[in-house]
Amino acid sequence: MRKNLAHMKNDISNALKQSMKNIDSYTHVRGESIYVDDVNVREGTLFGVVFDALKAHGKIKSIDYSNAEQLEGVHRIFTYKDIPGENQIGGVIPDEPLFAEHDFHFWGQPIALIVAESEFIARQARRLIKIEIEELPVITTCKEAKKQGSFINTHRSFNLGDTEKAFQECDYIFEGETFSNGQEHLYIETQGAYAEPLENGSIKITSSTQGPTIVQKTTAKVLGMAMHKIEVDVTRLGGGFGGKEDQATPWAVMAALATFHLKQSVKLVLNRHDDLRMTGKRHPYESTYKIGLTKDLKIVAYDVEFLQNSGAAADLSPAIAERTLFHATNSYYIKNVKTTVLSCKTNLPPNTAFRGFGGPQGMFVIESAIAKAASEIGVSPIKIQEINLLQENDEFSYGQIATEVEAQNTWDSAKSIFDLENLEKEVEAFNATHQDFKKGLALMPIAFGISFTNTPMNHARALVHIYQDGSVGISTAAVEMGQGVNTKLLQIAAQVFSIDSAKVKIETTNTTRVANTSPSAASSTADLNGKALLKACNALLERLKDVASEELKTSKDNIIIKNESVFINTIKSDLTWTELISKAMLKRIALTENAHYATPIIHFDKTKEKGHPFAYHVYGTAIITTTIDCTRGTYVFDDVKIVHDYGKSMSEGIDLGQVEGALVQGIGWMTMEEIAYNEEGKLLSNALSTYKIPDIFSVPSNIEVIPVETKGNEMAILKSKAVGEPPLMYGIGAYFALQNAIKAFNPKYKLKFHAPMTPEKVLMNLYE
Ligand code: LUZ
Ligand code: MOS
Repeated sequence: MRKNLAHMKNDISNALKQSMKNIDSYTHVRGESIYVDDVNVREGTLFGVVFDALKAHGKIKSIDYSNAEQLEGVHRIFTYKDIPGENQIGGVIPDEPLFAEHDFHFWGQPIALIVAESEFIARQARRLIKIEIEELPVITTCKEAKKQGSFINTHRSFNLGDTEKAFQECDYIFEGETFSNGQEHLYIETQGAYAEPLENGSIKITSSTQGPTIVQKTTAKVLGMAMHKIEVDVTRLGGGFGGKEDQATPWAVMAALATFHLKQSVKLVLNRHDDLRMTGKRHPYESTYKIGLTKDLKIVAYDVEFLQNSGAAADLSPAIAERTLFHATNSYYIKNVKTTVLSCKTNLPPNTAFRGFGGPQGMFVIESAIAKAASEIGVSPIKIQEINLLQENDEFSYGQIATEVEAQNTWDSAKSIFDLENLEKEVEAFNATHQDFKKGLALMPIAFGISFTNTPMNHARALVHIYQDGSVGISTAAVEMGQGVNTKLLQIAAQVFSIDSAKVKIETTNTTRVANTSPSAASSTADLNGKALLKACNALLERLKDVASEELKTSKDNIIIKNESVFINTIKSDLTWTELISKAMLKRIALTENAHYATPIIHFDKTKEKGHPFAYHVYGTAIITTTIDCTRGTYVFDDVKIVHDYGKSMSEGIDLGQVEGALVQGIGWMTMEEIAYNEEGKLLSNALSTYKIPDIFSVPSNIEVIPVETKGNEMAILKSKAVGEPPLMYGIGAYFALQNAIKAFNPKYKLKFHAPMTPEKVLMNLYE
């Protein structure tokens, strides 16, 4: 082992994999990383504050801005009347105005932008605006929306086999309802943008967005300008989690609108209260299911209807609804499946992308159905889970045939590596000897499809410059949001060129350098941009080998560039990387390359709801143990033990960080984060005092992640599988572990499927 490592040290690629730290860690810990609010603003920069609706639904009868406009330091207030292009920011469906015109549909909907010399003045001015409205009835729940026929679009349905017929042949049939609540992204950096006027009416926007092109395109549309006049630049985000895929856009457009009119720089950064109130969240789902099993616990029929609380406008809801259907059977094979999703239009802020993108909501329902069936039949849910795991060549409801399936492998590995039998015995023994504390255990297998479900979005580009001193600059469409994608990109270039990572720089994400980008989302950023980068670097490498072959007067086949030197086969020549680059310059060889990558194979036919939408799936199995305090209803997660399918991780530290972070975020969604709107559609959980996210004390005491050995998938970058979203769904197991602990204390407890399972609910259930 030791020998092996020493040997690896000579090889840059292995050294990178073993030791590469996140390249942002140095500036992060020193507070030197630059976010939108840290950008050095130009002299004369003005500041914006958004004036929004403080009721959830109504008609605007009149607005009097005069007192606000007269406040000293206020430059101008912009409304829909100031929009030179279209007052429309809806991406999937054009149903969302930038500024409300005559009516408004959610609490927090933007009506105007106040621009002043300081944010403080703009905030004061906001209080001076007088608005007269006529209130209209408010819908906050899916059930109510469904009753009133209030939908975003037409329903979608994926079907496999003959569900009706299959139910007739089942030995057991169970039905039930589930609810999973929304989730606040709580990115550390709130939404924001900074717009600057350039020459000839062009505008540069520094935006905290996952989708620079979405910002560029939408700004151009609203301002009635060509896209080439709008430049969007992103250094990094202080977290996105999906919340900045679509919803970073309005603030950038507003700042640009003000810059357009005032010809001055304008900064608009939401404070936390405004951000919480005005932005959408993970979609709450209300679902009903019917599950049918045979005597030997095989699930043979599953019928589920998902009601998605989309909020007041489409945003990404239709795409998110679609992913719910894709993941409705999680990592199980069910022969006969009927899944339907209804995107319900309500008077909540438009709900949006959130890590998992509808997938977790779908998986919660099947896990609930299994738990219910197990409890009614009187067997362990683990048994039902195990019997129904997806196998090689099984068909998903959407027609894709499952290949390179790791469901059984990760499940079996988790059971044996962590000695499940013994863990179960420990829980039993603990519960037999403790009255005031009870333990519960649950398993959570996952299967998550990798690719944008909207096939045309699966492409990316990379632009690589080798500068004449041998240093390298890289631009791609990837947005760094803490997930470590820049580190992975840097590794790719350093590995292909076999140069020191210090020679490589990852540039900001900028629409003038890399255009027409898909957002950094769907866990696919490293795959798509990494593959494009790999192509560009390899093209450059080929060219450099030509140069070396000429210089060293040997066939190109003999040339190897390694550790910053040129080798003729195994013999090191005198030609170094830096000299090779100088020679290439003198020979007038292009040291810049631009490459495009589009995921092959994938396709999907929406008229049939069948196809092969995913490049591959990510698998894994988690074992979660919890201890509840039966006097207080509080709990800790003692242990989370995971066998995860990384493929062949190219960056072990970063991938582990993603698994841990996602797991904790998933546990938060399932057990403590409780979004609350009142009946009038007002957000009650509007601060960190009323919205509890996992802190360091609620992180599981012990998280162990073991990579499952696989050969890795060619569609993944360097066989290193996507890791951003899949592990969030391990958190679903936390819900079921809690229920098992409650049941150990209170045998009369009837299972409930209403997430999150907060300490308050645990307490009520303990004494039900
Ligand atoms: N965003 C998107 C996503 O636009 N399409 C997707 O399929 C997706 N999946 C996961 C997360 N974000
Ligand atoms: Mo997404 S939920 O922005 O990957």
